[in-house]
Amino acid sequence: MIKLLTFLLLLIGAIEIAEGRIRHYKWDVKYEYKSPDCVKKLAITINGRSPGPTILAQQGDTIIVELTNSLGMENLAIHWHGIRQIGTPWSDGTEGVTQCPILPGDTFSYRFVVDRPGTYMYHAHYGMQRQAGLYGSIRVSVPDGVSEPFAYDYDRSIILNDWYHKSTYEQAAGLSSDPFVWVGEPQSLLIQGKGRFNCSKLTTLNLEPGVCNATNPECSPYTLTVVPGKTYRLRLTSITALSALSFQIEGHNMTVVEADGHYVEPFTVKNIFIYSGETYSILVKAEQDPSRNYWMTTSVVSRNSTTPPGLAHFNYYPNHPQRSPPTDPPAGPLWDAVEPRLAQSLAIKARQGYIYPPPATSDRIIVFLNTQNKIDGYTRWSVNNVSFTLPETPYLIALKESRGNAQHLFDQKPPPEGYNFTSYDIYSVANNTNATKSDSIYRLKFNTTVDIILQNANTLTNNNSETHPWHLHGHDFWVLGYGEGKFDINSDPARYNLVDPIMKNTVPVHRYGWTALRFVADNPGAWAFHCHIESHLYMGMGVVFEEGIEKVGKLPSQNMGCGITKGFWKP
Ligand SMILES: *[C@@H]1O[C@H](CO)[C@@H](O)[C@H](O)[C@H]1NC(C)=O
Ligand SMILES: *[C@@H]1O[C@H](CO)[C@@H](O)[C@H](O)[C@H]1NC(C)=O
Ligand SMILES: *[C@@H]1O[C@H](CO)[C@@H](O)[C@H](O)[C@H]1NC(C)=O
Ligand SMILES: *[C@@H]1O[C@H](CO)[C@@H](O)[C@H](O)[C@H]1NC(C)=O
Ligand SMILES: *[C@@H]1O[C@H](CO)[C@@H](O)[C@H](O)[C@H]1NC(C)=O
Ligand SMILES: *[C@@H]1O[C@H](CO)[C@@H](O)[C@H](O)[C@H]1NC(C)=O
Ligand SMILES: *[C@@H]1O[C@H](CO)[C@@H](O)[C@H](O)[C@H]1NC(C)=O
Ligand SMILES: *[C@@H]1O[C@H](CO)[C@@H](O)[C@H](O)[C@H]1NC(C)=O
Ligand SMILES: *[C@@H]1O[C@H](CO)[C@@H](O)[C@H](O)[C@H]1NC(C)=O
Ligand SMILES: *[C@@H]1O[C@H](CO)[C@@H](O)[C@H](O)[C@H]1NC(C)=O
Ligand SMILES: [Cu+2]
Repeated sequence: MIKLLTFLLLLIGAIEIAEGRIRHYKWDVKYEYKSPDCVKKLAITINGRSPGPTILAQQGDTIIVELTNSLGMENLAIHWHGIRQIGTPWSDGTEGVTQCPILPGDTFSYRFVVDRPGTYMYHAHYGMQRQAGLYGSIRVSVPDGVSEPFAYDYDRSIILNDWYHKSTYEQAAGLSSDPFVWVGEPQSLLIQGKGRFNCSKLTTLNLEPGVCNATNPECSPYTLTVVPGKTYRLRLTSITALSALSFQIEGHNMTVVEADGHYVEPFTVKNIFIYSGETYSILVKAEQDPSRNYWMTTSVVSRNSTTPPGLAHFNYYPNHPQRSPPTDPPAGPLWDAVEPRLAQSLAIKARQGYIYPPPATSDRIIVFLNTQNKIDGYTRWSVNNVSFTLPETPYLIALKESRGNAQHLFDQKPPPEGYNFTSYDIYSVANNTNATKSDSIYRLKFNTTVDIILQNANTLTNNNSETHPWHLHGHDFWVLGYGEGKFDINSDPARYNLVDPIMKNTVPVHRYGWTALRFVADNPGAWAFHCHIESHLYMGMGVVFEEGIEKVGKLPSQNMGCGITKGFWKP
């Protein structure tokens, strides 16, 4: 009997392997001079490219990325954003949470299954390395014989990014200084890795000649060539370090059909708002006057930014791809208009026929108040008065191995689950010097349903509240609702959308507002949940969840080598 079962299990395994292909990549990561916005800067490249190669796969495929760290003097880790890593929590690629860093000279092998179709991304998850250029797209197609619920002729990936001229080290040093030095607004916005800085703005600096070269082909505008009459699926991804963006195509409406790997009940807009860590698929029909080209633009919203819009060409075949449109680039939406952004958030619902209803109730409610605090004179972000720091031993390893100096993760006081929202004034500068730095962890009972309410508030600047895109590793969550002002636990849950909420992995928390999420803690592992703004995470805006750690299989030895596992394993 047991033999028969084993045989059947083996057979099932064999069928799965036969169905899903293995896609094997070998990536070499190093620093190289690049000029994505015409200004020469050291960028992190994968096999010479930034953005890195697009991973093209089909649902059920196994991805293997053999990653060699050739950065010379810097550690490395890559996160597969939106891939839930069911059964492979050690491949999530979050340094300090799921693995030790990959040391210079080492090779690490990520192996995971892309179990759902959709649009995802990958990016560095070590320090602030992501914004040095280490990012790319993941596109997972539906299985053979399955069709998408919408039609299109061509499929294209477009990554939006913001770009700083200062190195991540200068930025990180400023953020951890007293007095605090903010990173400021980015110099450029990049569309599919290309932007354009105005070189004459650099002349006051004593720079070597050629450092800003407007004729460098690396910074010629990104061009999307379209055939008149055809429909394009554009898979938009935002990987920005700081900026919330609007994206628009001059003279063309766009229909939103996918968000973070889930089908959206279609709606049509003139511009789409996209926050760091989000993906959207939009359908665009090339049905305007084909005798000319049009602008694709992206501009900053939510911050009073000095960053000029990013520009690209929407090129009607057979016009010359580099022919500039005859018009001025259209202006984006007003940066400080919150209403249209909230309206878009509320418009995103699961598509009819693809609705996975959430559990009707939850087992636990955790309210996360996001505040900016001073801790010992340093400016930090906190969640319920706790500013996140990474432990010496990555959580997954410490919890799984549960020994040595990792014991404190089990012993310490659980982090706070809420705040007194009746007495907290979200519209005033918080006068809270009592925040602490901690690596404390939220331990979730396996397979329970958890509600998270993210509450936004005023920063340390008068009359200022910022948009925070929160990203959850290892899960998708249902987006139950958004609200302006202070969340009211007595009345707001009655307004939750339990009928057709979209599932996502990244969601904005709007200025002075709240966002409510629900997820099932059914993926054994340790998972980061954090603001996707690079400097905010660096300043402590995140938490870690543990669930079902006892169900996690044997950790690969390549994940170890730091903290309590120092010297455990060396390649
Ligand atoms: C570039 O900057 C210079 C100096 O500030 C300005 O005069 C010029 O109009 C700018 N060019 C463009 C294309 O914005
Ligand atoms: C600018 O780039 C062009 C094209 O690559 C090159 O021909 C030219 O020499 C460069 N100018 C400078 C000052 O480096
Ligand atoms: C875009 O949509 C708006 C509102 O539905 C409509 O008024 C407009 O004509 C559309 N524009 C194009 C170019 O299709
Ligand atoms: C936005 O910034 C500009 C200068 O960059 C300033 O003139 C303007 O007053 C600012 N607006 C607000 C609402 O702060
Ligand atoms: C945060 O600290 C402030 C000031 O000490 C205190 O009033 C508040 O209750 C604390 N909040 C939480 C969630 O612990
Ligand atoms: C919350 O604050 C209100 C107003 O300050 C106070 O009346 C109430 O007792 C507090 N609740 C808790 C649980 O501390
Ligand atoms: C903040 O709290 C400190 C200590 O309680 C107090 O001395 C200071 O006046 C407060 N500042 C404001 C602006 O309320
Ligand atoms: C700060 O927090 C500690 C521990 O929670 C508490 O004992 C202390 O009274 C708090 N101080 C203030 C000023 O709220
Ligand atoms: C999780 O909970 C659901 C609903 O309570 C149950 O049907 C399922 O069997 C549970 N799964 C596991 C792995 O415990
Ligand atoms: C607060 O800031 C907003 C823009 O973010 C501005 O419109 C408003 O006038 C400001 N209010 C005050 C009182 O300064
Ligand atoms: Cu943030």
